[in-house]
Amino acid sequence: RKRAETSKKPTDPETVHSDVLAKVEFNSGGNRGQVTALLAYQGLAWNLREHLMERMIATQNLWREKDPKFVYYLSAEFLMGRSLLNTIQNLELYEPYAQALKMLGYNLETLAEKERDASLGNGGLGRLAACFLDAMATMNLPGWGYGIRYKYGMFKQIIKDGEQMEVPDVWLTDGNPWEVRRPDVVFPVSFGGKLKKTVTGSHELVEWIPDEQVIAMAYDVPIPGFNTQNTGNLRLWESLPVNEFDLDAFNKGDILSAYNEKGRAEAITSVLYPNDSTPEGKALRLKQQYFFVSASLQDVLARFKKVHGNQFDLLPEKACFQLNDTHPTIGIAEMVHLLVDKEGLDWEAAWGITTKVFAFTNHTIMPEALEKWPVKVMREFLPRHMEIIETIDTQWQAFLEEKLSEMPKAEKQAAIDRMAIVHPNQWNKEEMLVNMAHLAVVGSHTVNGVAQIHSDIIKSTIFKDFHGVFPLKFQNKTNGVTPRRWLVFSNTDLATLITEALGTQEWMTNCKLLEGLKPFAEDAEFRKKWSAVKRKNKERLGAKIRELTGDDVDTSSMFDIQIKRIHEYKRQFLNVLSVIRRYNTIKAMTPEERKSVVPRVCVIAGKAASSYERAKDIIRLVGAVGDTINTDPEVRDLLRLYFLPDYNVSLAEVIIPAADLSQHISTAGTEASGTSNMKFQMNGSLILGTMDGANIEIAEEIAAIQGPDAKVGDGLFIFGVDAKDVPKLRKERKEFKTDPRWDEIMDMIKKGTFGNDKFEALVDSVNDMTVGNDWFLLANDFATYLDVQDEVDAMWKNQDEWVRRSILYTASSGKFSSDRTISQYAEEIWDVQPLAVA
Ligand code: 26V
Repeated sequence: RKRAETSKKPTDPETVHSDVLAKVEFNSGGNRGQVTALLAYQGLAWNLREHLMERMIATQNLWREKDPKFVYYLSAEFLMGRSLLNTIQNLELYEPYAQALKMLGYNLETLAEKERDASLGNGGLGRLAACFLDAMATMNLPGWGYGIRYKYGMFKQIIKDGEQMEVPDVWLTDGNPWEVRRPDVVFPVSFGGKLKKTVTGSHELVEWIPDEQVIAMAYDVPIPGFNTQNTGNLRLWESLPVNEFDLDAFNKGDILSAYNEKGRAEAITSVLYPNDSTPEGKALRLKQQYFFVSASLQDVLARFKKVHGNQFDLLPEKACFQLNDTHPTIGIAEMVHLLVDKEGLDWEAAWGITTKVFAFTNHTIMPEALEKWPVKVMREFLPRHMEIIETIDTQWQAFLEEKLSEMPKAEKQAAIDRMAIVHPNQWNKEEMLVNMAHLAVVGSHTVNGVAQIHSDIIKSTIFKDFHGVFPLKFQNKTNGVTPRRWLVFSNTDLATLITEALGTQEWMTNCKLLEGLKPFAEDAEFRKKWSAVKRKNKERLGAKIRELTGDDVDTSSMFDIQIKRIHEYKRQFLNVLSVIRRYNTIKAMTPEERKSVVPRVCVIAGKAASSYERAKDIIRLVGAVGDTINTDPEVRDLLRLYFLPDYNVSLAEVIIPAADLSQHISTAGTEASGTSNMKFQMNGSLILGTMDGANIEIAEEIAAIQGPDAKVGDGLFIFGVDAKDVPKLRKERKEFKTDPRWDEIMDMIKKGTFGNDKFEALVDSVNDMTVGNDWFLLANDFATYLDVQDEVDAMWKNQDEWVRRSILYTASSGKFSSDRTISQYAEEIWDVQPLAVA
């Protein structure tokens, strides 16, 4: 591709080579005679950062000049992964940089491995935020991300004796060339203390006198767009002590408490919280949330005031804040606090502005993930905000009294109680809780789910009453993923083949053009090329498996993949049960019969929350079953099972392009959307899944491309109960007659067939109705899951048809580009328009 030449920085290989050497010397203190891979990576990154800054400044200058409406994506998580190749390719510098590196004796791909992932997120929600930033920059939309610069990101997973161990993610030790520290951008953030009230006439003035203060310092991470000069910004906040340390205590010889303030302040942004439900450390999490949201809102208001002074009624024309789940919801109270207490607006004006600038996305209906903060904790750390929330709640309930005045009294009161923002803990009526999702719905102009089924479910479950009151507030925005990272850069051979076939690379920013691949599915020559690319990607994953496990795998086997956080609702356990079944079947066969078995390499990867015992059991079971199968000489040529450690963005980039089959088998109604399903579809991996989350829309797109006669589900391997039947089936699970093959496998596990463990708690969680209830209905879906697995084998034997489908998957994946998602947010929620640097 030809690069738009507006940069002042030269990009010819010779200049890049000498500049990288200069960076090695002057930035990293290295020796230009001994450039190690790490130094070369750093020199390169420092060089690229200058390109990024140049473009970011040009973009920000234009935006400052034109003053368009901005979207601010508030998120506690941004799972960015690595930046080197993404930057080089977005800046269209691949060729000269690859050459420059050759002069240094390195290859770009090898150097790229030196970069540590920025793992500032748990999973789907954090990676979605990263894909959204990519799409916003690529589509020239004025917008920034705002989040937290965690010193330690998602823990590193180590498997020791089959068991998950968590090791801190020290990702910043070698420095981070992709961020720019901004000591000039700092805001105070306060906690605790008391309220002082002065009444003058009818007006009550509230002053918050906090007893703790920290400083939020900005770090800017430039976000390059693809095929555009525009470069967005992800602003991450670090917390610092107001005084580096307490000189007074130090002078008195009390050295330890002199460092106290520093330690307490820095603790706020020290570590990303894993998705677990332990109450421990909850207060710090609330402090984290308030910390980054307060700094972000202060920052936005400061910029707004520079241009518009105190004309705050203009704010809704200039700014929109998207709340990525409830984590930043305290921002609603903070906006009221800033407008009323700091800017002197009256309540009605402040509340009117607030509800016009916030929009809320829900990402899960798992009850344990819906945030509810004890009033006691909230009052201790944020007394003014607690009071603001109580006022919002009072007015909200008064509004409901009016709105529901036609209802019989008792019914009305029950509805109001169900919609209250502050309500008693259902398990302990003494304790009052702030329901953050309710606050988010009341304080936002729009609420959206992340796939059609999920958006429908929230309207009839967790937000049913709210939907009755505000039917128009609720929208759907089906998730999407960036085709740049997940196809163009991580599967370059496939991207090249697609471009060759379509005769243009325009599909990279207009994914609907992938539909043009449809006729190629019928072209035997093309199918051959398509399979060759897949095979090469499988070789690359094979090498990774060897590196991680020491084993060689046959890359002509079917690669069957399930990668995602380990959770009971995602049902990795069900996957293992079918692998055990396959093992039993092969063991029972004669050597002659075994010749007809389709060889499979099954891969499972993902992290378990550190306190989630059942999830950790599943990891141990995968390891133990894998050990048995992979060392069994009768079976190992036909079946393998591997648990790959430390699943992260970079590992996903190797795994996804190599998948023949991928599994998305959550109990219907539990997975809000899923986003890896979209990545697998783009990369031509066939999907085995339930009718859940975005699987449904993926199935619709795959049906549509096959023509008017195809039904939803054709071309995929779909199984399992219907979402609408789940509540009833849960009630009847006690009476459910389990399949004999299920009973046999459960007996095997309980007997200790796999490793020296009987996995009692795990087995009980799906069998003993007094313990676990099989809440996710593994037993109900077991038989149809095995049936559909047989269909997979049968289809694999017809490689022509398999590859044909693979091509149709990619061809129909255009809808799931994050560009589509973001343009819907921009038009239907944010009302922001593109503004491109010429
Ligand atoms: C889950 C859990 C599970 C139990 C313990 C506490 C806890 C806390 C948080 C979460 C998940 C947070 C929300 C989340 O990551 N949702 C995911 O969002 C993706 C992007 O929209 C979506 O594709 C996934 O289906 C959804 O699970």
